[in-house]
Amino acid sequence: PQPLTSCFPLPHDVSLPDTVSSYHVHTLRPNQCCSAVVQAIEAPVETVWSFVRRFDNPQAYKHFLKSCYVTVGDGNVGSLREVQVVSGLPAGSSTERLEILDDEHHVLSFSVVGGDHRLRNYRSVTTLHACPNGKGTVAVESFIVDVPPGNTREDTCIFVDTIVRCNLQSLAQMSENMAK
Ligand code: A9S
Repeated sequence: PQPLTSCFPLPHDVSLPDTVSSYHVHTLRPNQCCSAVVQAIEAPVETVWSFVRRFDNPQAYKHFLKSCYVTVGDGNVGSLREVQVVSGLPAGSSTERLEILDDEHHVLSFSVVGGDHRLRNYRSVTTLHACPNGKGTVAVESFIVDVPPGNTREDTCIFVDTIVRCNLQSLAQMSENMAK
């Protein structure tokens, strides 16, 4: 039996409905770690979702990626994409599979199934939540990944948290510009 670990409670004391939290509960194997990043965005949820849902165009807001080609499927669950990474990172490309695309509940999940980088068995889930005033959105992105040989759990989490935080900050900026 595998030990069960969840990423909750989320950082910053964010409290979310159970239906939301359940997307961010992961089952961890002993060599894995997980974490989550929360980002407030001053734009309507549909505006933010219009960026997040584009499995074929992650480089629109993920600045560590320079290109993306969908190699299998048409952007539905099971589609595969090949992303090329900008220079200067310890990676070249990544092969990723779309796991969840839920336009109604604003949930996207993908997993890493190959590539030349060190993030084996990476999987993330991004959920968007409309603020009660209708003008704002809270984005939550959690991930699970193998701790690479020779690295610590802490360093792995810090590395990935940093990338995810950058991505969500960029997502916020683009969405807010569009909402203006
Ligand atoms: O793309 C994402 O949503 C999140 C992450 C953590 C992506 C990481 C990455 O693409 C690099 C930025 C290239 C870093 C992969 C798969 C491996 C890395 O080492």
